[in-house]
Amino acid sequence: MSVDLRDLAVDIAHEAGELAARRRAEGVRIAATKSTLADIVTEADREVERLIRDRLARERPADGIIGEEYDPVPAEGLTWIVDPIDGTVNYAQGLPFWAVSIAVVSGPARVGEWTAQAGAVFAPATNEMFSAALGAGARLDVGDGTSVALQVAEPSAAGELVATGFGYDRSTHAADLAEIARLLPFARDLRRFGAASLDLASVAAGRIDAYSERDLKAWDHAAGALLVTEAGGAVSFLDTMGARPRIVAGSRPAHDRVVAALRE
Ligand code: LIP
Repeated sequence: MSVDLRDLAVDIAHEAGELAARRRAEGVRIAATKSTLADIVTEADREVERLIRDRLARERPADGIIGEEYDPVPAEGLTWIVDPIDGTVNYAQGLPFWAVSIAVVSGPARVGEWTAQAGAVFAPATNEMFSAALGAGARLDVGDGTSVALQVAEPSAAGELVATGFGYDRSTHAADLAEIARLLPFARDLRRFGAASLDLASVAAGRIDAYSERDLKAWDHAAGALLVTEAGGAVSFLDTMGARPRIVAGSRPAHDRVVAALRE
């Protein structure tokens, strides 16, 4: 079942990504701001989420939906967790690091309580489709038809390449930086790409060793976290700052090293 769900997630993410890319080429219009002035919604975010919801309503009418831009649709069985454009600031600024992220989960639709069954993260700018199904592994399909199984990175004597992010609330940036500073003594270097789903996909692909960011929303990490675990990595949520849990994802050694440093 998970493999069929993955195939559907891949198909919808592809169609959604193509629409987002077309709109990007036509010019981005900001529709609104959310938590802060930096936290933008483009008209494309809304249109792309509507496309995803319409397809799910047609093909999986009994399932629930939690999406970034519209109200949740509750359901008893499966729930789809949707970010129509993750990395909206990159998208609006013409930077290529943005993606459509779609996961489907069973159990309670709450982080930490659900079981992710399948997920897809599609990056139109590079034509890369990352996908996973529970128990069936994670893979990367590229535009030329190449498909590779994803595997997290092996430890390197150079140290860990670690990605992070800081969200849109400036008042939290200093505390987040102080936490990330604890990784610098052993990290090879830091990266801040600007799209959590692709940070997680990059961990799954072994392009970076670990990723950690506080206060992500469910749609930012639902698909990407499954990519990491299905690629042999580990994901956990630390509650070092109470209500704003910090995700840590990485190969098992990199994950453990980051968790230990953050807990010191
Ligand atoms: C964003 C991310 C980004 C993170 C922001 C935000 P959006 O998602 O993926 O990396 O730092 O907090 O969640 O708003 O572009 O979908």
